[in-house]
Amino acid sequence: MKELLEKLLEAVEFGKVDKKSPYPPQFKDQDGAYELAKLALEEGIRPDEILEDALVPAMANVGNKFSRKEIYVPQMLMSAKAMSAAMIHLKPFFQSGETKRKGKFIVGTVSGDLHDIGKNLVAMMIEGGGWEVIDLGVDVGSDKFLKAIDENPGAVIGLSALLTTTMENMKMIVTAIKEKHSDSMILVGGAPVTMEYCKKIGADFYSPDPQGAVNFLNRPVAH
Ligand code: B1M
Repeated sequence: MKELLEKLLEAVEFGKVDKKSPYPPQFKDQDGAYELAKLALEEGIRPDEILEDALVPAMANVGNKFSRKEIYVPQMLMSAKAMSAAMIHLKPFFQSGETKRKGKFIVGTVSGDLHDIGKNLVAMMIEGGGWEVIDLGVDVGSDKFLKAIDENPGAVIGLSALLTTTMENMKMIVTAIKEKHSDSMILVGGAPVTMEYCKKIGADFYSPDPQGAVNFLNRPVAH
């Protein structure tokens, strides 16, 4: 079991998407993230274990290697592709929440930022937690968020940012939303974001991970 998770971790870290993928050459004809994630589920490994013990640490290794200039953007992109291939199998488990929706959640990665793996995980888990998710994608500016809020009054908003530079855009978007819809509930997250930053920019809640976001949305509220 541990060996399978290690293999999956390695496949994602080195960007081996699936068996037929020619990249990286040293993994030729071997199973990729797609096959290994499927196998892990068939072996009875829990989806959250696969995520926490293989996929997330693989992406952390990728980030560290990128910081040390041991790999470059194309390799990072292949790892992201491999992670997404594995997620194809995990997605249904995270999304199998109740069918009766608890409310609407509008989510997007802020303008200038193209990172969507974390945002997609948050979206999936929140959907699984019983909410209707309106995913605006990546590089989303305040106009698009405001339009979505107009179309879905009362929805909770989620903003993700992965770059220290785009955190500034997060601040602008929160300000624009609060100016027009002061009662909107805004949740923020992403690797460089902190609770302190959340408070500073006037957002309502920060979660370091998807589960915290789900717990926040599903918290009992006084009516
Ligand atoms: Co980029 N990148 N990247 N990248 N990338 C980082 C973020 C970086 C830390 C790598 C590094 O230097 N070590 C660094 C940022 C440095 C900084 O700003 N401090 C960086 C950089 C510099 C860049 C470029 C500028 C590189 C370049 O072009 N020179 C460029 C920017 C492009 C742009 O956005 N405009 C770039 C590009 C890319 C790729 C396109 C190649 C690819 C993204 C592909 C994709 O997303 N589809 C990529 C990747 C893969 C990464 C790393 C390696 C992995 C990110 C990831 O997916 N992590 C990343 C290094 C790292 O994070 N260790 C890195 C896994 C994911 C599950 O975690 O997204 O943190 P994360 O989400 C978590 C939590 O943060 C939280 O839940 C998730 C699950 O636990 N969360 C929320 C996220 N959003 C939330 C919202 C919430 C609540 C929780 O509520 C709403």
